[in-house]
Order: sequence, then C-alpha cells, then structure tokens
Amino acid sequence: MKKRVAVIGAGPSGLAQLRAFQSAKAKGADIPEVVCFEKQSNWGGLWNYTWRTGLDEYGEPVHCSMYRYLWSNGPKEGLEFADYSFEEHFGKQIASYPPRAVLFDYIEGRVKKAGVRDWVRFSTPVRFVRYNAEKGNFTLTAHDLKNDRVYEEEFDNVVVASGHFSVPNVPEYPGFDRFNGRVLHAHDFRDAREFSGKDILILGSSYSAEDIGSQCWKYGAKSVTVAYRNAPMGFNWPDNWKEVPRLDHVDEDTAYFSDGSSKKVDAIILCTGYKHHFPFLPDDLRLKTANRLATADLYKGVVWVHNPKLFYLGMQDQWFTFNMFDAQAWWVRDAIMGRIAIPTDKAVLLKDVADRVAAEDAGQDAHDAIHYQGDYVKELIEETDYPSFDVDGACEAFFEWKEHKKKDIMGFRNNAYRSVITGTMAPVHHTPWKDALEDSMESYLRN
Ligand code: FAD
Ligand code: NA7
Repeated sequence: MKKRVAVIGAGPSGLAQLRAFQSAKAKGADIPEVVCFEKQSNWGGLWNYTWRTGLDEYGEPVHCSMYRYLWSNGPKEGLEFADYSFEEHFGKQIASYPPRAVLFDYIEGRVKKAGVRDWVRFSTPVRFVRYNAEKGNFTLTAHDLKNDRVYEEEFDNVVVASGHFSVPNVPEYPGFDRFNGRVLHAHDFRDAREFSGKDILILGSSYSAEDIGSQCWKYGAKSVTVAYRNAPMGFNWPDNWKEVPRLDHVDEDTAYFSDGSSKKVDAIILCTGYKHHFPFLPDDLRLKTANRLATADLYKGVVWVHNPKLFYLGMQDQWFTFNMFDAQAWWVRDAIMGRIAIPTDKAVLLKDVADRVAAEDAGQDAHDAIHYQGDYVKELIEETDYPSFDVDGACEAFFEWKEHKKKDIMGFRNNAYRSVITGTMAPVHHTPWKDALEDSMESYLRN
C-alpha cells in the first residue's frame, strides 16, 4: 500500500509541500498519496484576503490577518520561488513590492501549473490528530463544512502547515473596558480608510505596528502615536507620527504613557503579535515555541523531535518566506520518501535544536539574523534537488531594504532590486507608494 501523507493548510507552506511532491512525480518518482486539508474555501493562506473578521460563515475563526492595500513589506527578490520566477509568471519583470493581490496571483500560478488543486480538500478544517502507537500511524479527524460531516482517516505522516500569524496575542491594559473608541487587534484590521481623520494609538513596535501605522498615515489618519514596550522602531517618521514609551492606562478618550505624557485618541490598534496555536493537536504532538528563528523542538527546523513522523513547516519567525518554505518542503518530502535519513537517536535531534538556538542567540543584530536564516535555507536546499539559487544575493536584497527603510520609511517601496533567480533588474514602480491609493493588480502591472 502507498504511504499516505496529510498536509494541514494550503497557504504558501502547505502549497510548497504539494509542489515538492508533484515535482518528484514529474521526474518519475513513485510518490505517496498526499491529501491537503484547508479550512478556507480557497488556497493562499494569509494571502487569500477576506473582508470578514471574527467568525466566518461556518462559525470558524477567520484565518486572514491581511488587509486592503497591503503591499509586500520586503522586496519580492527575497522570496522568489527558485523553480518559478516572477518573469515566468507575469511574462515580464515587475516592481519589487507587489500588493497582496499580485503576490496571491504569483503563489497561485505555480500550483495551478503543477495541477495539484484536486489534492486539496477545501472548507475542511482538521479537528484533531492523534498518534496510534500500536500501528505507528496517525488518525486525523476532519470536518467537511459544506456537507457538515466529521470523519476520520489514517495517515503515515502529518505535515502541519497551518501558519502562526493568525491567532492574535491580545494584551489588556487598564481602562480598555471604558474607552469610548474602538480597540482592535491587527488581525481584525482591514481598511485604513476607517481611520481617516482620526488620532490613532498603536501598541507594538514590529512589522504590524510599522505597516498598519503607515497604511493609516497614507489613507489620511490625523495622527499616529505608537507606544513601544521595549524599544522604539526609530525610523524618521512623518511630522504627525510619534513614538512614545509603553502604555500605562487609558480612560474614556485619552491614553497615558509611562513617561507621564498623554494623548487623546479615537482608536487603539493592538499590533502585539500572534500565537503559535494548534487546537487540533494533543500535548504529545503540539509545538510550543516563541516566535523566533530557531524554534523549539524541531530538528532541522521541521521534524518534531518527539515523533519524527510529524513535520511542521514555516513555524520560524520570517525574514525568508516562500523560498524558505520551499526549502523545508523539499526536505520534508525527501525525509518522508526515505531519501533523507532522520537520525534515530533522539539525543542527536535534541542537540541539533540546541545548536540552532545557540547559533541564533550568538547573533548580534538583524544583519546576523538575516545571514542565519539564509544559511539555514542553504543548508536545506543543498540536501535536496530544489533548484539552487543565490541565497547570499537574496540576503543582499534584505540588507539594501533595511538601508532604504532607514533612509525613508514612507519611500522604501519606491526602490528596485535584482532578481537572484533570473538576474533581471526590477523596474521602479510607476507611482510612489504613498501616492498609489489604487493598488489593484491591473494598476500595479502597468509598468
Ligand atoms: P498561512 O499563510 O497562515 O497559511 C496557513 C493555512 O492553514 C491557511 O490557509 C489556513 O486556513 C490553514 N489552516 C489553519 N488551521 C487549519 C486547520 N485546523 N485545518 C485546515 N487548515 C487550516 N510574508 C512575506 O513574505 N511578505 C510580506 O509582505 C508579508 N506580509 C505579511 C503581512 C501580515 C499581516 C502577516 C500576518 C504576515 C505576512 N507575511 C509576509 C508572512 C506570512 O506568514 C507568509 O507570507 C505566509 O503567508 C506564511 O505561509 P504559511 O502557509 O506558513 O501560513
Ligand atoms: P511580532 O513581530 O511578533 O511583534 C509583536 C510586537 O508586539 C512586538 O513589538 C512586541 O513588543 C509587541 N508586544 C507583544 N506583547 C505586547 C504587550 N503586552 N504590550 C505591548 N506590546 C506588546 O508581530 P507582528 O504582528 O508585528 O508581525 C508578525 C508578522 O506579520 C510579520 O511576519 C510580518 O511580516 C507581518 P517587544 O518588541 O517584544 O517589546
């Protein structure tokens, strides 16, 4: 009997897993039966935008954390698929910071070409996975939402690719319960126009704080105040943008900060990060990790050390995204197909994890972190047939990006970089980001 592999999630990570198996099949390999379970009605993961927030039409938590007008927050040259370039997809080179719809189209293009859509069971959340020690396999419980039918199936391997930027980390500060305006988490933010003309307070000092604040600024917020917990982002912000130390409390209409200052605000947006959350996994299979580059308990960043038949994709904090998920998916495919041997001594797996944690901790700054994750991507692709690409060149694009942000935080997206896959230089976008209020795919591709 053929091995059966379950993939949980059809976002960029899960789709990378499908493409990895399909590419082996295309080369003549006898691949396992692969079944991908996706709780949404379409693929693309976070890139599959919905206006919905809270619960969806079936009462399931909405996965989407993306918003209208979201443009890539890093250069596309850092994430390009090595086996499917932007030029192959769009028929030409495109500018470097594509809006969400453009990246969705690119992600979808590769898997459409691979012809793997019928490997995915849509509108089917996985409810539970348990390991059967006596049989050495897993029983997976899924819910077919359209037919409202819960069923079980057995699998030899399970690959968890359910993402970790969807379940919000929601702190509470004194006074939230009597604040007159709206308090929301970044996960529920959809349209910056809602905050046009408003004074907004943002908590957090990472990507969501930077980008949601920038969106609100771009679409006409009156002022943006960002309260940081540990350190400010420190960019050269516009005049109506201020960074202040941590929030102490709020009353009906005013926020009070730890330095004694205060600001009257209309709305509070919590850009306070996300939780690794796997309600469908029991204690012995469930990853518990901080959002970092070297995750807990994953050998090679993908193999669950406590049961090496279970794999996780994309659980790291991310400089590299799509191409790192590919590197992981190709490696996991080869481990499942017996082309790569996973050490049987658990001490070896644990040491690998400890070494990765120590190597990350030894880094001093973002520059080291980018190199660290680049080296990880290189390590994995060297062990499979994933097309080799200039990972150091991708790191260089990230370094340039960091410099461009330092120079002009509202203008960094006006820069262009060279593809490490095709060697072509991207065009400069036709309109500066801050003026490009209309960001449809048609408009973006009009270069
Ligand atoms: P996800 O995209 O989260 O996909 C996981 C999939 O699993 C989803 O389709 C979900 O429905 C499904 N799923 C979850 N639970 C279940 C279940 N129980 N059963 C079945 N299916 C399930 N990266 C970039 O490279 N550039 C960017 O500009 C960028 N911007 C971002 C902006 C925001 C606001 C966020 C939150 C993230 C951003 N990212 C960006 C990072 C993002 O994490 C990756 O690009 C990518 O989407 C991760 O892919 P994934 O497949 O691991 O997870
Ligand atoms: P991150 O990168 O995990 O950052 C979370 C931020 O939230 C970070 O600045 C934290 O502060 C801050 N935080 C966390 N808890 C609190 C509390 N209790 N009070 C105040 N501030 C808090 O999440 P993002 O959403 O920014 O980014 C996630 C992904 O989305 C990323 O990959 C992007 O591409 C898009 P700290 O810095 O630890 O002091």
